[in-house]
Amino acid sequence: MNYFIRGILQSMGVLKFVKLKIGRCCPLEILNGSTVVFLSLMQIHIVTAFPKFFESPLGESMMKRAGQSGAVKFFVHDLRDYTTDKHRSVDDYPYGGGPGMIMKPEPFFACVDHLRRQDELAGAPVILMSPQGEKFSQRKATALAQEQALIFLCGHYKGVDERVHQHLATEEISIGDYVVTGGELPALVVIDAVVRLLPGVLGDLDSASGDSFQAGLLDFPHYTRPEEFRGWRVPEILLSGHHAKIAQWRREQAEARTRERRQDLLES
Ligand code: 4H7
Repeated sequence: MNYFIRGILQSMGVLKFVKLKIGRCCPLEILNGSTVVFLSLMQIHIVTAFPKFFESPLGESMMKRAGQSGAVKFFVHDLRDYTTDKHRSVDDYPYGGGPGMIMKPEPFFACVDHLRRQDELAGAPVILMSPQGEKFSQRKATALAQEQALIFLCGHYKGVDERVHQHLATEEISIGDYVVTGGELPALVVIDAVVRLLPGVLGDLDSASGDSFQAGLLDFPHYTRPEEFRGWRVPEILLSGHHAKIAQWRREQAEARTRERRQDLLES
């Protein structure tokens, strides 16, 4: 059996994208003095009629850093580039009548067919963000973070032709029981939750393994300076320097909050 690792190789200060054939031998031998920075480069493809929507969110903060570090690469695809009519239309009137426009199936299928021709995307989940989808969760984010690539479809207007739901999407995800104008914001929510779990994106200090939801609990309360603000004092225990007692207090707080506010988390 021949095994490959795909990743970024740091050699004499230079970062290179590599696909290394490791066969059955020890990767460390092949690396020959270089350091593997990331073994997991994830591709995230977004299919949308509003590509500009993603410029700022993907270009700021944690997502920008994740993109620059090479842990993930973002590709935003404009649905209009996959239309064939002279008006480049992505929507049309609903069969059966009624108000609003429906997104046409052809541009979504043409774009995904095109993407799927790339080896790395052949088996990638095609995720349609939709109010009818499976409810998104930290568990789902962890599962998606294991994939080599993800393809997100963003709907808009009144909705998306049912054939996209049934025959193109491999899964449908909802970020909660409410409706928003388009799938772009929900896709960004899912992408943020997934990307911060990828190795190398967060530093050790704010690592995702410490997230409250990762432990199935709500977070404990946090405080910073000043010690007293408008008469409200920081709990004495946090000023004590007694690490074991602080850890115990935080655990108790997290459990008490979860019991009071989200009993359902304890039952599942
Ligand atoms: C697919 C089908 C996701 C996508 C219909 C998407 C909420 C969520 C959308 C629609 C979304 C979620 C278009 C139906 C706008 C309603 C006013 C985009 N809304 N929409 N219509 N909960 N909207 O994750």
